[in-house]
Amino acid sequence: MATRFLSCLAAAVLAASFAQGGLAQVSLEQPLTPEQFSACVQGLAAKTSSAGRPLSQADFLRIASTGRYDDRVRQSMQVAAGEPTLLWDELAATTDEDRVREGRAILAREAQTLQRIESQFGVPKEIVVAIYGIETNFGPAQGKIPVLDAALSYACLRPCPESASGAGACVSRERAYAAVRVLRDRRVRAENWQGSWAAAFGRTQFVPDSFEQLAVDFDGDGFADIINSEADAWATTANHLKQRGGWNLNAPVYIEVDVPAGQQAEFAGAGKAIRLPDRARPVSQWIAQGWRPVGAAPGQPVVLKVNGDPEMYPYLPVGLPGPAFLVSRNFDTIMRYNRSDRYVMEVSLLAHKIAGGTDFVTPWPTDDPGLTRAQVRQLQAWLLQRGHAQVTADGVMGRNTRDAIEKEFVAKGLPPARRVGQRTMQQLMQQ
Ligand SMILES: [Ca+2]
Repeated sequence: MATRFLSCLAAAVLAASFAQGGLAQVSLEQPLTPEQFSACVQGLAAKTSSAGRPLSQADFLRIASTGRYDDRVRQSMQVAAGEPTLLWDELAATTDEDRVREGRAILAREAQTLQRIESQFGVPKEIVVAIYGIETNFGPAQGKIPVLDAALSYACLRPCPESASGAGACVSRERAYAAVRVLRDRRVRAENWQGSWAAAFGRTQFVPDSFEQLAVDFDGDGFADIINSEADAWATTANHLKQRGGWNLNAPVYIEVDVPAGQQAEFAGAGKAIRLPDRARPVSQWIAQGWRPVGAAPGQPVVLKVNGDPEMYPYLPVGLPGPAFLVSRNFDTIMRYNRSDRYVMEVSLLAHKIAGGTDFVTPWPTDDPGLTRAQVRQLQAWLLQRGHAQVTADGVMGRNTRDAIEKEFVAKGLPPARRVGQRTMQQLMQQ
């Protein structure tokens, strides 16, 4: 449910016919005017009969009238559609040592609860904890935008075409309706209901429509509270993975492999992901075709610690050269949580490391690997010292940090890069 990778937001200008209030089109370049927002809310009210779950026009208007337009939604949509990032940079930050350590501490502290969730839902506790870590940094980063405001603003900035007229067919509209229903049904405390710009909220970031369908009260106080209760949030996440995709406890999410020399040409990628779910077949068949777990010596028999011979398919995040994987249907299940193959790699690598595993063996095709969050904070502190007052030392490589990096490169007479890694950070910070 994280919102950083919503690649479906890639269009910077949304020119879809405006089905929710009479606007011809919505540009992300300008904030909505109060008149536009008000017309949009009226348009949403007129279509409550198309809600995926029952919602009266009167209830919608009564509750939606307490919401307001929040321009942070539009600004975040622009950022999400904006600057491309490198997968190895994201993995270096999101699965860094600090996060692995904290994930292990939570596994130890809440061993009993997490084991009960694993047993009841059939989803590994390390995956649940990894999602918790990636989504909200284990709790604190739940977002600060009122969820109703975010859902209404998003629906108005991302209107659905007239063709999306079936019950619940329009995702952005349904999210607004669900936010209203959650308040109508008093399923959250209205006064402090905050989340991300995309209206995802709680410790594991659920959008209101998924929350309505999947929320679990696991600590038994009679209230499914994914904001305050870790047990409820974890069980709700496990429930999502179980209900929306199913989990095969016998199958790893991925096995890192060496692609046989004779088959490598097909997987040469110009930095683009290659994901071939149509090629799924039992892992034993891949082995028979010469695919081997990374590091296994050619000519030696392959012993795989995989029960039940699950079906797997090739996934190469950047093509060859670069790490190559066979992935199971569990990969697809995580993708239903957040429609991004990068997100799946972050969650599954973090889970693997929390469980005591190591980083990928095959290097990424770069001589300048990505930074940990601690290193990003160090870089940001340096940028602040250099007078870039707009930078925040939060360990997140955002637009302000990139702007400052670019200025520093230019000041040194170097090419104006907006990204640094292990090597270029040293180069940049040398006096
Ligand atoms: Ca509860």
